[in-house]
Amino acid sequence: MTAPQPKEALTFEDFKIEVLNDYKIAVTSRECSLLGRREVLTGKAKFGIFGDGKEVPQLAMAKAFQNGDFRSGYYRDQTFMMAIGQLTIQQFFAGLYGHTDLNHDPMSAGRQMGGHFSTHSLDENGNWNDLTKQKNSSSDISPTAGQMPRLLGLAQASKIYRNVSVLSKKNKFSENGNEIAWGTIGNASTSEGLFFETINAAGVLQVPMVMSVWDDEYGISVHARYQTTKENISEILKGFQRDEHNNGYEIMTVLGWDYAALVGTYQRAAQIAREEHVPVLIHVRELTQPQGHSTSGSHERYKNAERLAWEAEYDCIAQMRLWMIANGIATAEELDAMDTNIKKEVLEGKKAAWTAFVEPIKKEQNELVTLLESIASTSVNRVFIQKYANDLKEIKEPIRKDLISMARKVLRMIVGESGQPKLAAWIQNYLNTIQPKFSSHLFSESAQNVTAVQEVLPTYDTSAEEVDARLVLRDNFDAIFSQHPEVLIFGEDSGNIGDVNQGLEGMQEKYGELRVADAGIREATILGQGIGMAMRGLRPIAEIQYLDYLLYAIQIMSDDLATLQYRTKGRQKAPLIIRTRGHRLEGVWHSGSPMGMIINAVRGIHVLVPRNMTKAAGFYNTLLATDEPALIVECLNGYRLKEKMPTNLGAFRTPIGVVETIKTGTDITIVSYGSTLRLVEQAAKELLEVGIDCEIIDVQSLLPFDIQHDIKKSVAKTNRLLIVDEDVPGGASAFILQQVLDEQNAYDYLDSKPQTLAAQPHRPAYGTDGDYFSKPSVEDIYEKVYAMMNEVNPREYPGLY
Ligand SMILES: Cc1ncc(C[n+]2csc(CCOP(=O)(O)OP(=O)(O)O)c2C)c(N)n1
Ligand SMILES: [Mg+2]
Repeated sequence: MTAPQPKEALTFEDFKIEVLNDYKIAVTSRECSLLGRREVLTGKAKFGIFGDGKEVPQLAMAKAFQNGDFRSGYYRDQTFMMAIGQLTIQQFFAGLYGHTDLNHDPMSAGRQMGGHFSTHSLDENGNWNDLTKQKNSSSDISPTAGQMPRLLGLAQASKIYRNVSVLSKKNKFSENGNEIAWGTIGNASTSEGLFFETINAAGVLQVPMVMSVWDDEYGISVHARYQTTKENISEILKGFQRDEHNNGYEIMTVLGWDYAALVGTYQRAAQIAREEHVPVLIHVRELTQPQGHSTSGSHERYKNAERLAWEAEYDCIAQMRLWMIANGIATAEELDAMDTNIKKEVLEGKKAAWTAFVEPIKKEQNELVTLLESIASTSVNRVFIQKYANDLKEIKEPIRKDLISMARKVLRMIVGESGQPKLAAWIQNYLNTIQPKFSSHLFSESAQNVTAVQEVLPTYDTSAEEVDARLVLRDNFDAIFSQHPEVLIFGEDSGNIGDVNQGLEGMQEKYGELRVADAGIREATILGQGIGMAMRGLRPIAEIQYLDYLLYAIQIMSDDLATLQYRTKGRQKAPLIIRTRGHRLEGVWHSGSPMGMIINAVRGIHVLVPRNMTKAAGFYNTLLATDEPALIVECLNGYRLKEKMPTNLGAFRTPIGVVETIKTGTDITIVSYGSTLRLVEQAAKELLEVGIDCEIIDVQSLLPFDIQHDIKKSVAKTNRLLIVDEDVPGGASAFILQQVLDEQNAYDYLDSKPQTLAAQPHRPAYGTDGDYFSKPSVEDIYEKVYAMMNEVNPREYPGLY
């Protein structure tokens, strides 16, 4: 083995210091893993998954990682996080215990299990930090390969910043696109489709991405022979290698215990990616798992003695140590002495983390014990309550559940006594203080959250003509692109032809191929591109061609985008706009309206269902004034309907979370949204002919839902409620009913059973008849309302059947 090439100015002494420092980080990290496992086995922490066996390559990666760069990785990367100075011993243990204070667990404030790393892109008010001045790690998620789609976007942002001239000035996110996005993944997780989809897309896009595969031959207990063709990911990806005729990847292979080779490999990889914007794959082989996969199993069950012996010998830290001794960097005795000191340091850090974790809870415990004792003294149930207080006092290492659960049980025993108001106040105050530690930041809590934006109505010339509605969208996009250089859109057929419904007609010609782009057929990574770019200050609009195909991206929306603010307690955001088109059109795969499925999967993302293109355009304008992610579903059958062209393009704003009453009436409130509304309007006209006067409310925004409780106000007037949509029965209509009854308490005003009218439970059949017999029709709506009125007044509205 040869030593890594010291830079010219580096003396052997300097070099030695650097290597010794690396060794210290590796051993510190290892010691954390070992002690971490013990903390779980003794019950102080619930679960542990650690970075042991993967330390040395991460040192090499950290050396090549610069300010402004981003990592998108997984749970093995604790050594890397320590090496870039973003994870201390104490923070490591705080994460393991689930400390709910960001100052102690900056990764997620206890929301994620340990091993899920992140850095802070935002300050405490939700505003961007200067990301070019810090080393960045996008927040990890547990689903294997779930880090891949976002990685693509993080890398692509550099390409955009370098090549879109209005953006190439230095800003908070980029310096001429010099930043690399670094991916890490386990060998077994490369079996996932998301891995292959991302690898292909990054090769096509030629983005600065360095992808490391930590290969330990296993995925939990399952060996590589069940995971990877030829058991070798770099071997099978060889076709991606660039050559003199074709763009592609630079593919490198290196052994994970060879410190010197690793350092050299990572320096080379970084240079290629950073300077040439060519993606690099580094296959890091021969890694180990000294403690097995996680704390919930032992690898002795599935590795044979020979493998275990090999893992002991080729443990990367053991090999690094041998290399250091052989190259005169340190003696065995010196390294032993270092090891001893490190062990002590880790132990101290662990203790400090535990004390910091339990002390505040102990204070709360004392407070409650004192309160319970005083309540006991005046209660008829004093014996029981005193016993509860004593039991509580006995708990040496309390958790918050112990406290609040007991307080709530005692409350039941003192109803009507003098202690009741005091304890009730304590409980309410406790919940108000503690609940946000677990539930805040599902949405943005910054000044730019969606509810802060006021409605701006579209304005019209008196002579305004009606045009094809797609033109309203197109001209509004034009205004958006010219006003916001950081906005870009991409999707299947979005570029050259300006999307399948021509809502982007001519935009690529005007704004260039980078800002208005065609993408491959790969919904999950289209979403990921959007997430990654939004995390680096751009305002991407990711277009999914049809709502039916959003299912390919729903996993990444649900697991990554929807949880981002929440899982970082507001320290990362991705204000991505997802554009799609849906509701009724034609057949099984182009008429989907699975809104119930979507809204239940993506809490954390706003879901907007505009009834026409002016409303849709207004939503795009609104969202660009906010810092939150949202999905906009345009009406697939609405592009050729006529709408008036507004004069304030790019400026009018549709409010989010606000319903619109599109017809007033006195007999019944019909709540609907999207394409179905036009049928509801028609049915209402026909119902008026027999004297039934419907009030029609357009929900517009499923998430957030009717913040001002306008539906209740309507029901208070009409005393009847029908919810109509074209989702399956029990889909979004059930959600709306739950909101109106549970959240708004509208049942107080109902004189008839509240009802829903949805589509058939099967997918819609083809053709106009398929639509008629699959989705609610004008007659279905008419008859449903009529039947409700018949029940109220059979003389006035005699039965139809
Ligand atoms: C989508 C998904 N499926 C299954 C799991 C459970 N799981 C967690 S880690 C893992 C094995 C991963 O192995 P590998 O990618 O080789 O990483 P290593 O742990 O070996 O570093 C599995 C199956 C998961 N987290 N996500
Ligand atoms: Mg593995």
